[in-house]
Amino acid sequence: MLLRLLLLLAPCGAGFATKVVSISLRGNWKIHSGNGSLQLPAAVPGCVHSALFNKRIIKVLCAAAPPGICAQVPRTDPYYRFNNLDYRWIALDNWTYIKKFKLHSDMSTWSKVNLVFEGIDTVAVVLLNSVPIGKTDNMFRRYSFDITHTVKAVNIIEVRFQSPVVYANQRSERHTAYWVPPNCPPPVQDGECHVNFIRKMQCSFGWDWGPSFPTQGIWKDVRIEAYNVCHLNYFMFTPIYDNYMKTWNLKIESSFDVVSSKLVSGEAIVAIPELNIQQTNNIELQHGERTVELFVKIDKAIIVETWWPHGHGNQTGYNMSVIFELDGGLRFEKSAKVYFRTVELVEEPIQNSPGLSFYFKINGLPIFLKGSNWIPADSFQDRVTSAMLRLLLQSVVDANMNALRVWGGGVYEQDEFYELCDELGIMIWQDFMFACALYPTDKDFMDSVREEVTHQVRRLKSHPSIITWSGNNENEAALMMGWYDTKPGYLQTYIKDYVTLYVKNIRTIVLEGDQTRPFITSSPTNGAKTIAEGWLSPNPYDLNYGDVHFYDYVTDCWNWRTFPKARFVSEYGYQSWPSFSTLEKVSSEEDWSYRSSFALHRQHLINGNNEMLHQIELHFKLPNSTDQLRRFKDTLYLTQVMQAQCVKTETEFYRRSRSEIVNGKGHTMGALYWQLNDIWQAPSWSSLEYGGKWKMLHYFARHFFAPLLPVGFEDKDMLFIYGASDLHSDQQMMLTVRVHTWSSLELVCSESTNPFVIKAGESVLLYTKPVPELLKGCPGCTRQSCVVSFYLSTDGELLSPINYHFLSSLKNAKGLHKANITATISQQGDTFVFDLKTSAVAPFVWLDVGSIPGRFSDNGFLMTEKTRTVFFYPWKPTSKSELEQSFHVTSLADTY
Ligand code: BMA
Repeated sequence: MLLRLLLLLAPCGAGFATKVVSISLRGNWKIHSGNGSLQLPAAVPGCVHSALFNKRIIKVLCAAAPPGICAQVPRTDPYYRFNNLDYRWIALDNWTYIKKFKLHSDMSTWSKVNLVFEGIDTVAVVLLNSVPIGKTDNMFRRYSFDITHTVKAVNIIEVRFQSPVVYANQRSERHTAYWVPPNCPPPVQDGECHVNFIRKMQCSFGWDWGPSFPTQGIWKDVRIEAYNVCHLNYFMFTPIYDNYMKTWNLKIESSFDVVSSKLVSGEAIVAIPELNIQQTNNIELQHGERTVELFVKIDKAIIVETWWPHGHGNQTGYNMSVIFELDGGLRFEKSAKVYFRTVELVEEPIQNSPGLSFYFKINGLPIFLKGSNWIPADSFQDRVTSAMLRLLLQSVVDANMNALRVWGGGVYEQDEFYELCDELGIMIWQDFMFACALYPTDKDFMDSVREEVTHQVRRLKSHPSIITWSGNNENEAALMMGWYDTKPGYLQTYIKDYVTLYVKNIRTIVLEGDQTRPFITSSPTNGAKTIAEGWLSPNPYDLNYGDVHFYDYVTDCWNWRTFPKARFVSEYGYQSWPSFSTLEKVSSEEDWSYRSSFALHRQHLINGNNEMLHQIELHFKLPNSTDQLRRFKDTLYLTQVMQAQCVKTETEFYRRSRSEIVNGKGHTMGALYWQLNDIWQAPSWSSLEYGGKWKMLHYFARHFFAPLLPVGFEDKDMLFIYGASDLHSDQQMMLTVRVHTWSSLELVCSESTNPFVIKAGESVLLYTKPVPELLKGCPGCTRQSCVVSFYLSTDGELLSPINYHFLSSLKNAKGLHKANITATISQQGDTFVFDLKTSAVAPFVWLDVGSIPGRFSDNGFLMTEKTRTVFFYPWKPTSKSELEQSFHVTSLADTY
C-alpha cells in the first residue's frame, strides 16, 4: 500500500523543502495469534477482541438464534450471555499486529523520523523491518520511537504483544520482597489477577460492575512524523487570574523537539480576535526538547466572559490561533478554544464544627457539585463512538448535573470527552488511574508512571472542565482501613510505597506541570488533614474533613439517619438491574428469571441480587406473578424503583445539609453518586444503561439535582421541608404542601405558606408540622392512606419539581388501586407527545418504549392527576406507530 504524505503547514514552493510530514498508519492492519493459527484483518485504532468479533471468528452461533435477536446483537458479541467466559483465551494469547506499507518520498532526507503511538494496549515489543525499535508497558503513555535509521521505502511494522494477564502474573511473581495486594478479584467477578502490576485499564481484569476483557491492541492513533528542523509535540494553555491586578493572563506552552544543531529563531503570533489580542513574540529554540512559554496579558478594559459549570452560567470560550513562523519558512499553526475560569478548593474552619470545609469555588463562587462517577463506556474503547459520548454527556446536563468524577479504575478519557465537558459545562474530578489496590514502586514501574503522568497532564491541562486532579481511588482507605490481610510489620513499607507513588512522584509531576488547579492524593481523603498526617490518615472517611465514599445496602435507605453528614460525598449508591429491552439483546429466554444462572453470572457483587431484594422488601411487595417473564420484568422494575428512591433520599439529605451544622456535622458541598454509566448490560449502580437508556434513577436525578428543590423528611413524627437553592441570587417564593389519598384522584387538602426568600446558594428549613396534625386537617387521611407532595412557586409559576414524601412504606399503602394508564401519542416536530390518562393515583409510573433510543421529559413519577403530558425526545428518527407498538406502562400496583 502506498501511503499519502500529509503535509503539515510547510510551504514547499519558493525553494523551501518540506519541513514536517505526518503519515497516518491508521486503518487496515493484520493480526495473528501467538502460534499463527488465527490470522485476520484488524482495524487500528482497535483491539483483538473487536477484530475477532468483526470477522465473526469468535463463536458463530447466530444461525441457532431465535429470529430478531441476532439482528440486534450478534451472538458472537463478547457481551452476549456467558461469552466473557468463553473468550478468556483471547487475553491469554500473545497477539501480533502487522502492517506493510510503502512510502513515496525518500525518508533519508529527514533529520528525524519518529513512529508515534498515541496509545498501545499494553505490553509489546515494536519492530520495524525486523529491527526492535522499542518496548511498551503502559496503555496510558504516548510512545514515540526514533526510526530515522530504520525506516525505508518499503516497510513492515510489527507490534508483538504479550498477554497482559501473563505479564501481570509474571510481574507479581517477580516481586518477591513483599506482597502487593490484592491478588485476584473475588471469584464472582470471573476476573484475572494482579492487575495492579500492569499499567492498563484496571477494571479490564474484572470489576464489581464489569466483565474481564483484558484487551490487546493499538487503541489510539499511530503515525509517522518526519521533520528536519523541529517539531511541535504538545500545545498547552492555561488562563491565570491575577488577583492583585484583577486581570486575566494566558500562559501558552509549546513543547518542541528541536533537531537542528543551529539555533532556530522566529516569531510566535498569538491571536484572540474577540479579545483584541494580536501579539507577536520573538522566539529562539535550541537543540533538544524545548518548551516555549508565551504570556498574554489581557487588557483590563476588555471584558472576559468566564466559563461556568452547567446551571451557573455560560460556557463562553474564545477562538485562539497561535502561529509559529520559524527560520527557513517553517510554520506551525495551532487553533483552540480558550476558556477562562478559576478554581479553588476551600478548606477552612467552620463555626461550630471541628475540622475543615471541603468545597470548590469556581470564579470565586462556592459551587455545590452535583453529579456522578464516570466509568469506561465500553470494555472495548474502539466501540466508544463520538455519538455515544455526546449522548451520555448530554444526559449528564439534562439531569441537572454539573460534575463528573472520572474514576481511577478506567482510562484517562479521549480528547473528545473533555472537549464535550468544556462545551457542556461539566466539571471533572480527574483521578489518576490507580484503584482499589496497593501498587509496586520498583524502578520500571515508576519510570513508566512518571511518563504517563507527564503526558496526561500535558494532554489534559488546557481543559477548563478539569477542576481537580486526584491521585487514586480508595487506595489510602484500602491501606489504612486494612482492606487486605497484610502483615502489620509491613505497614511502613506500604506507607512508604504509597508516598513514593502518589506524593513524591505523581503529585510532584502534576504540580510541576500545572498549578492552576488543586491536587488531592486520593478519594476519599481528609484533604489538608491527610497531608498533615503524613499523607495517610488513620481514618480517611472522617466526616469533618475532605470527601467520603459511603455504601450501605442493609440499613433502610428511606431513613436519612443512615447517611453521613459529610463535607463532600464523592461516591454513594445502590444497585439496580437494567431494563428488559437492554438485557434481551444479550440473553436468551432461559435467562429471563431473577434466579437464572445468567442473572447470577452478570451480578459481580457478592450477594448483590439479594441485597436489592432486601431493600425492595423493606418498602414494597416482592413480585409474585406465576408468569415467570412477568415476574422477572416486575423485579427489574422494582430494582429501579428501589434504587431511584434510595439515591433520591440520600442525595436530598446531602443537598439539605449544605448550609447547616448539626451536632458539629454538615456543610455538605458535593454529591456525586456511584455511578453514571454502564460498561455492559448487567446489574450495577448506574443511572444510565449500556447504550445510554435512562434508568428511573436518571429521571429522578433530574429532579433531585434541580437548581431549586424542596426536600421533605421526618424526624420523630415531625414533617420538615427544606428548600435548597443553587441559584446565584436570592429568590422569593412560596411553598405549597398537598395531601392526596391513594384511593382517589381528588386532592384531599392543601396549604401554602406566605412568601419567603431563599438566599442564593443556601439550604434552609421552610416548614415544620407534626404529621398527626397535618393529617388531622385532611379528612380520612392516615399515614397508610395518604401521601404528601410539595413544590415551590411564585405567582402561580412552578420554580421546583413537585416533590413528595411517603408517610408509610408502600407495601402498607391502603387504597392503592391498579391504575389503568393509557397514552395518546402524537408528533410535534422531532418530539413525540404522550398524553396520559390514569384511572387511579399511581406511584412510580414507568413509560417504556423498549429499544427505541431516546428519553422522556419525565418518568417514574407519582401521578396524582387524571391527565398528564409527557414528551419523548428520540435520539434516532422514529415514528408514532413504532412508538405505539413498543409502548408499555407500568406503575407500582401492577406488580402486586
Ligand atoms: C467504589 C468504587 C468502585 C466500585 C464501587 C461499588 O469503591 O470506587 O471501586 O465499583 O465502589 O462497589
